[in-house]
Amino acid sequence: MSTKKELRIGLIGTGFMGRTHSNGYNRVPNFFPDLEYTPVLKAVCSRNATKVQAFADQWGYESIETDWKAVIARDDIDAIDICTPNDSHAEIAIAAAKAGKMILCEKPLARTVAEAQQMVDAVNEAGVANTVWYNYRRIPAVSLAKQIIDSGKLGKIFHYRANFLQDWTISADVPQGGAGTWRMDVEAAGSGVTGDLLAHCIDTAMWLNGAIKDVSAVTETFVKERFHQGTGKVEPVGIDDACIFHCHFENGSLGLFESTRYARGHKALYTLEINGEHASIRWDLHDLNRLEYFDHADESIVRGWRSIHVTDGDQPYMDKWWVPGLGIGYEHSFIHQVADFLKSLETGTPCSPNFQDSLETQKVCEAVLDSASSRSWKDTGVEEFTQ
Ligand code: SOE
Repeated sequence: MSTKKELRIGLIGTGFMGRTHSNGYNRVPNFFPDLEYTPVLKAVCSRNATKVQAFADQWGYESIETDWKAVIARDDIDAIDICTPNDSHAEIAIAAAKAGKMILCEKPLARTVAEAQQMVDAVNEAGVANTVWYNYRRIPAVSLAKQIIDSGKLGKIFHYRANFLQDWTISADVPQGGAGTWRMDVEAAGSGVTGDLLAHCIDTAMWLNGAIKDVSAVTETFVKERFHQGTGKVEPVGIDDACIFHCHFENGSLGLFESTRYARGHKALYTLEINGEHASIRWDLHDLNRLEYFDHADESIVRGWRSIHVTDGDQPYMDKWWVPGLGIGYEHSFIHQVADFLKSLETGTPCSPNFQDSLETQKVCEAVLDSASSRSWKDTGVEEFTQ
């Protein structure tokens, strides 16, 4: 008989993210055995009963629902995990908070700052634990970058550079709307690459390098009309296919960000580089166990970029996995987020990024889109970002 406290999960949405989160819940007890809490997969919800039952069987959920309101109404569920398209995040989260449920919400928090603000107000009023799945922070090499920066090794930061490149929407035959392609539909997604991909880059950037003060952006929609799976007609495309922006950080450094779904050959290339007075860091999602580090203090004859294989037990999260030298993958970032959320329940401290932190990211995204449409610099309104 387990002496663990249970965190009873109700998962809403069974797409790609539903799978990454479910895998996280299932793997945590094996690899983080010291946590006080353990996840229990109580219910999963999606509109199609046959499909949701198959998902429940595959991932080990005890029961199914076909209406998200029924999940929120259940007394045997403590936490709602929102994995639906962005247009339903606010409605579900606000209802869940009112019902006193904890909330784990997929990124981006919402489509707009206005929606995100309402969600923040709802969780604050209810006093419920909350987090947003900006998972890349929890890749050990990225967490190590945070440790190195916070230790002061880089000195004054001058530059922050990030890219998130994909190529899956180049064909004009890719539809908008509906399962799988809702990210192409501005109503469902809120925006294109800005909310979907740059939001990741912005979250990591502000976590590593502090608040982004103002932005100047350009966006492009390369394919102007696409078949809409919801209306059955060819409709104008409202999302940004590509976005480039530069910015000032609060600490005086300059930022340069690029994201596109039209970079032929790149499937999910997230890279970041930070240049400081004494040292620089760079990281690449395609080689996620490595952190590259250049330290000007090294003796000149051996000075150069080091490639740190982040697999040692004294590096972030790695004491939980195999033995030094053996790498882990993308899915582990979600397992780490589940573990950190459970730990936060033990300690009573928020699991960052929480809704408030992700509202700040939303403000930057909105300023980026406003800047591009008005062809002018925009203040983000982000005062500080520490979590
Ligand atoms: C889009 O293709 C996507 O799946 C994003 O929605 C995820 O957040 C990103 O991590 C990978 O790409």
